[in-house]
Amino acid sequence: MSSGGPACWLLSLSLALLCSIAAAKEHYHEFVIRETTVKRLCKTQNVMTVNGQFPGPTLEINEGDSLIINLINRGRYNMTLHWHGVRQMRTGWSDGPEFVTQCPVRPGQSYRYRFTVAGQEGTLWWHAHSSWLRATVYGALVIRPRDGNKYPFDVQPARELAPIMLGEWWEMNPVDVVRAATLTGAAPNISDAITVNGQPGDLYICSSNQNTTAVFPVNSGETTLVRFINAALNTELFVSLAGHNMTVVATDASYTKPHVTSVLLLAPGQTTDVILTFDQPPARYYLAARAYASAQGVPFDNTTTTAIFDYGLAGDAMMPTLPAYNDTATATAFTTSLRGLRKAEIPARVDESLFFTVGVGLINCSSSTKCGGPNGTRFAASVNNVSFVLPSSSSILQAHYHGDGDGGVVFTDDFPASPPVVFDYTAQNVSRGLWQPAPGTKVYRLKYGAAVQVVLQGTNIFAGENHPIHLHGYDFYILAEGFGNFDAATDTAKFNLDDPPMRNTVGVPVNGWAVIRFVADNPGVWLMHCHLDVHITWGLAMAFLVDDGVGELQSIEAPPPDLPLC
Ligand SMILES: *[C@@H]1O[C@H](CO)[C@@H](O)[C@H](O)[C@H]1NC(C)=O
Ligand SMILES: *[C@@H]1O[C@H](CO)[C@@H](O)[C@H](O)[C@H]1NC(C)=O
Ligand SMILES: *[C@@H]1O[C@H](CO)[C@@H](O)[C@H](O)[C@H]1NC(C)=O
Ligand SMILES: *[C@@H]1O[C@H](CO)[C@@H](O)[C@H](O)[C@H]1NC(C)=O
Ligand SMILES: *[C@@H]1O[C@H](CO)[C@@H](O)[C@H](O)[C@H]1NC(C)=O
Ligand SMILES: *[C@@H]1O[C@H](CO)[C@@H](O)[C@H](O)[C@H]1NC(C)=O
Ligand SMILES: *[C@@H]1O[C@H](CO)[C@@H](O)[C@H](O)[C@H]1NC(C)=O
Ligand SMILES: *[C@@H]1O[C@H](CO)[C@@H](O)[C@H](O)[C@H]1NC(C)=O
Ligand SMILES: *[C@@H]1O[C@H](CO)[C@@H](O)[C@H](O)[C@H]1NC(C)=O
Ligand SMILES: *[C@@H]1O[C@H](CO)[C@@H](O)[C@H](O)[C@H]1NC(C)=O
Ligand SMILES: [Cu+2]
Repeated sequence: MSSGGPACWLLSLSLALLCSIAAAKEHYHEFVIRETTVKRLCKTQNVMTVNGQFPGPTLEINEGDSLIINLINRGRYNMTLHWHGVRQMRTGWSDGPEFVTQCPVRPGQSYRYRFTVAGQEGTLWWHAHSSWLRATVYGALVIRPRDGNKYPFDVQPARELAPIMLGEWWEMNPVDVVRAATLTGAAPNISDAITVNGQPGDLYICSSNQNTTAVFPVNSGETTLVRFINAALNTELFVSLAGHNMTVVATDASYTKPHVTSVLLLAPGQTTDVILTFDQPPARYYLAARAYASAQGVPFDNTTTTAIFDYGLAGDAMMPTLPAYNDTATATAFTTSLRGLRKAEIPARVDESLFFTVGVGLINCSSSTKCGGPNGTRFAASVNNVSFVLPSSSSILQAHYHGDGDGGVVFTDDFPASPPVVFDYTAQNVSRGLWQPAPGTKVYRLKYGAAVQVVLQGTNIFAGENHPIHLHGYDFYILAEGFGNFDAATDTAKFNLDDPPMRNTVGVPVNGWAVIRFVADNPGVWLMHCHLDVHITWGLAMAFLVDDGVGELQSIEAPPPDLPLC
């Protein structure tokens, strides 16, 4: 399929650019959704998988390549796939969140996702974006530099290990877990295990007599590139490898300045690439991961997953020391030490200055069966007090494209630029009168090319918590973060306009804030949401509608002919 390769060496220097463009490949894959029997802890279960694999297949491409993924749904649920972090320039039809950019692919139907990955290198991933199906429908997307290009760090790794995907496992069908919660209004059950590449590891009941631990054979002295992905639904994770430091070189498919650390923190949705040198005494070393749980008094999966890095010797593996589940100091030290590799190209101007509160809430209600939340309430969550409701008759993007969205049938474009009520967002005693958000399907409209700044402000309603906020269709710079209420008068001075990290998912500190900036150069409808599935289920989401520009390549492409209808 490649039209580049050795022939390129014969071309003159002036044609080298053309050659590298010609070398871009097109990859075609069939992703068949089917029910597959899997046992991880004590119960044998039928779960949805891609091609019978759990986790799903790893996609390996070079920057500039195109992908066509034919999703064939032979499962029993509606399905969509999201290519997490892929910018999808002008191809929003392939982004995937159900009822936002497409109607679901129903059982028996199929849909081809078509897109090009340009200007992004490192690790991204793909996952279902319908109900809680991503619990088992996910996989890695590895983007290497174009042929002939090196990594921009000093040490070129001799080898790459298989991507390390952290996940979350329920001894129940995850769709039933979220359906029960939606029915009762109570919090969904926490998971039963954290996993590494689908395996819980040695520390769980029912796992000691099976092969349920991922093993990574390593060669003594070797320097490798290791890609971590947090595909868990509801759990931010600390990760450590006994006896070894790691050098972070990229996050969310954007390179960083090298940062040496003994512990990583990944929120759901985030990826981290590290350089790992196996320079310790030959032995077996545990990689371990467990929760960073920042919300006080809220139940979480408090188990520890393990995998083994094996230098080829028998014997007991050494266990790393992980931070305590509530070690916010370590979490903060890690995230605030990351720096972007290149000098930022962020515009000095800000055309849209937005202030969004993000948090959980409670809805008062009175039914005996549907008010299973605290004291007869239902859980809710919101951005600027709007609890996001998915439409059902059309996706927002389809409604917008066909011009029938602006009348407010499917959505309205009056999402507020700032919270409707100004209050002490992070106080210990936020008045109960402020806890109940209002439901709505609202977008915030952006002009093509606008420079956008968003202050994401966590609230202490019900319980303050670190929310991993993910933006579709864009990478953004993280200019600053802090605790308490954002104060423009003093906090603007803390902005890093020199080498801020670029990401697609930012952990907004518990009872704190983060400031992000991006240029709205990708027309379409782009969801921004908490990547804790429990919170997006409760409505912690909104969408940007970015208008077409006037230039030739500034409008969204026409919808593909096989785009599903509702
Ligand atoms: C939730 O967990 C409880 C046990 O803690 C179990 O009895 C119940 O069946 C679970 N329900 C769902 C929907 O996961
Ligand atoms: C576990 O793995 C080992 C080595 O890979 C193999 O010899 C053994 O049969 C496996 N046991 C089970 C129960 O699958
Ligand atoms: C890891 O880094 C820390 C801090 O730089 C250092 O004290 C420690 O010796 C390093 N450990 C290893 C195994 O290199
Ligand atoms: C987590 O589990 C450990 C036992 O594995 C227990 O000692 C600890 O109290 C638990 N912590 C929380 C917050 O549940
Ligand atoms: C973390 O939780 C433990 C109890 O589980 C508590 O003793 C400790 O003070 C907490 N630390 C912080 C920083 O909240
Ligand atoms: C529920 O009610 C009890 C008793 O009135 C009160 O102490 C508690 O704070 C309430 N919880 C919530 C979340 O409102
Ligand atoms: C919250 O507590 C502060 C300090 O005790 C007090 O000044 C404020 O009035 C309280 N606010 C509410 C809404 O109760
Ligand atoms: C919900 O109920 C609480 C008391 O439990 C009350 O303080 C609050 O004002 C109510 N909120 C609304 C929006 O009715
Ligand atoms: C959210 O809106 C509701 C009205 O729908 C109001 O009762 C509540 O106080 C508002 N809360 C905040 C934080 O703005
Ligand atoms: C599946 O998608 C269709 C729209 O394409 C929708 O009408 C139906 O309600 C969905 N089913 C479920 C269970 O969400
Ligand atoms: Cu959240």
